[in-house]
Amino acid sequence: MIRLAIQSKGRLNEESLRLLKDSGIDVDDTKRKFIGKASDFPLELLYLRDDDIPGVVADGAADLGIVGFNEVSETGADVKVIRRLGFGRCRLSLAVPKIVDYNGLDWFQGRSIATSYPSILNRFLSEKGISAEIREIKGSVEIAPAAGIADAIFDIVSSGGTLVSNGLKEVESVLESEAVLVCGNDVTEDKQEIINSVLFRFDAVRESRGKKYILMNIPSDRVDEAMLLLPSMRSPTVMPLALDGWSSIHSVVDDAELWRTVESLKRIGAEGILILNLDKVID
Ligand code: PRT
Ligand code: ZN
Repeated sequence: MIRLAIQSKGRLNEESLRLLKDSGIDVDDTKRKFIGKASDFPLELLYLRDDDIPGVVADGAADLGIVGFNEVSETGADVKVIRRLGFGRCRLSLAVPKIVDYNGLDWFQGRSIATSYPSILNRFLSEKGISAEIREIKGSVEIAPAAGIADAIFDIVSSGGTLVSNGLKEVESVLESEAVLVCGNDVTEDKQEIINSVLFRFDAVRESRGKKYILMNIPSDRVDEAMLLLPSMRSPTVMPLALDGWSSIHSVVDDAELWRTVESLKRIGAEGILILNLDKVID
């Protein structure tokens, strides 16, 4: 049995549960308590505040955690990042009132900066030789300049909408973040085996995301051209059809390339094109 800590509510909760579900690790989320047990996998879920997850994993009270890389970096907890999970993407940035004529980091010299991420900010400022006053506040950091609490802020930015609506502009991006899977530093062999199985499943789910399975019929003399348009995992599968002079091609295409590829395939005579969702991809 292993224990995985995820955010109890908030931005990472839903995606964390979806990843588990898609990995066949079903937890009855309707009866959510502090701890939930997966029905068909040796795993317990621990629902926590994101700030607490790195420390709990470092202490060994949980074996794995899903948390924003920003929290791992801020807490400095002794954990290993074993996978980037591709959701909860954001960045930690410095922002100043939009009327400021900003001309480089020196602007921050001697100024005050409000943030909930004092450690990351402190490391960044020391590295850059800037001496500024860090004012730690827990929430609503974006209102600090207008409220006269600080000259600038250091906060999470995703779309940038919050900054704009508070009359601020992003001037330096300091840390890129996304949800990551972390584990502790001494894991027993038994637990490692279960962790490997979690990783195997997570990888298969992630591999399938953003991809489609595509199949079509095509005149056999156009197969070589079609192969050039279809960069598959190894190579596309080509099978002769019962109808003389025609073949069937199966392949996997990235969502980003899908429509361009389909249009090019139609131009070279592809017919009966089917596009299917991919569930899992196991290399
Ligand atoms: O209760 P708990 O402590 O668990 O939750 P929390 O309130 O501390 O965190 P939560 O749920 O807000 O965020 C959890 C994690 O999601 C963060 O630690 C990040 O890793 C990640 N994440 C991704 C974000 C955002 N995107 C994000 N946009 N966390 C916060 N924001 C905030 C941002 O600070 C801004 O104020 O959302 C606001 C909107 O952002 P814009 O730029 O899109 O306007
Ligand atoms: Zn938090």
